[in-house]
Amino acid sequence: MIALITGITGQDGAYLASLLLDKGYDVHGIVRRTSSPNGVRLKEIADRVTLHSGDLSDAGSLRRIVGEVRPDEVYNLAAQSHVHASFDQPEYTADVTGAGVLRLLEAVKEIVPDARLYQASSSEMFGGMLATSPQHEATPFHPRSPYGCAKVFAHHATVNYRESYGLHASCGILFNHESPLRGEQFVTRKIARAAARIAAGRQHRVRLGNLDAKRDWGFAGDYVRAMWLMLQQDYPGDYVVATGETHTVREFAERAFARVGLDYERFVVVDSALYRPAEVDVLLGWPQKAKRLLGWEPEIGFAELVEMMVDAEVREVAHAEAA
Ligand code: NAP
Ligand code: G4F
Repeated sequence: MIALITGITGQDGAYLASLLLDKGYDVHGIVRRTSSPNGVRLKEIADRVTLHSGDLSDAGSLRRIVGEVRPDEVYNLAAQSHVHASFDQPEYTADVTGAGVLRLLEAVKEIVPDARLYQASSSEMFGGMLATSPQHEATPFHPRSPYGCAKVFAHHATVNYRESYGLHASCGILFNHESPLRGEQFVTRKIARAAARIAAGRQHRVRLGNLDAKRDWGFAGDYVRAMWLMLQQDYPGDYVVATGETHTVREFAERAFARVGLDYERFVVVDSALYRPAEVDVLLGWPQKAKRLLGWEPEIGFAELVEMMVDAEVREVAHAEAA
């Protein structure tokens, strides 16, 4: 089996590539050109994956790569994925995170119409749907950011290509999922890193935005398993993937700092510049469809996730000090 992963250099790309390699797949990934290649998350598996230079904003590169690789499965994980950044770069986000998906769908439809496709949809699409909680596959969308709007477009485009052209295209509506490989600008990694560095005397404070926002946080390693399971089904479909528990950013900080023996209140500074023009106050998922049809279950809970992330940062600090 041949898999093509866009966004292979990101958090989910790294976990998914490892999972597929373990299953015996020939794994290919699309990497965009940057001044300094981002290979840090792939260092353990770099010699076992084939990387191709392309970009979701460039239809020609997508067609070329899909034609060369002729994948059985395509996982579209690439995106401008940072919600706050999408307010600063709305048009770019719409182009990559939204229209980019249409470019990839066109390439798949024209060149490998029998391939199975996964689209990385997001709980951010539910946005302001506070009245409907927990959120499930039939919950209406109410995006609260340019990122959320782009993901809603990409989600509908994927469903439309499935209905119009019979593509085996599935959308995973994934709630927040984290890991030691999470990007440093997302709140969980930012807090875990700060806790470890402050405990080691390498940092004094951490500036955060809205501590009262609530998220349904799971472990990325569990969530990429759900992506793969979706593409093993006879029929394509859309699935919410979540833990069914929600916690505040404050709770995450409290636990993370407690893990290194500190009281978060002494080190967290609330900075209004880190608030968003519109916030998604609460996300809480209802993953019953994924559990019933895919047999998927999350294995790592909230407390274990926080500990895993903080412990990884503590090791990182110790490693840096030893070097
Ligand atoms: P991530 O760590 O930010 O990775 C994003 C990936 O997309 C990176 O490999 C990045 O490349 C690549 N990329 C960005 N712009 C691109 C472009 N123009 N062309 C080609 N590649 C491009 O995100 P993640 O957390 O792994 O998430 C994976 C996907 O799931 C994303 O689509 C995200 O929006 C979605 N999602 C994530 C979560 C979550 O909680 N993690 C929840 C729901 C949905 P560089 O390495 O060069 O930056
Ligand atoms: O970690 P975050 O930036 O994640 P957010 O906005 O929920 O988006 C992530 O999850 C989505 C799924 O729902 C994905 F689609 C998306 O790609 C991304 O992976 O922020 C989480 C919460 C927000 O409410 C934010 O306002 O934390 C709050 N927050 C408080 N202080 C902060 C900070 N967020 C960030 N990034 N940085 C802070 O200093």
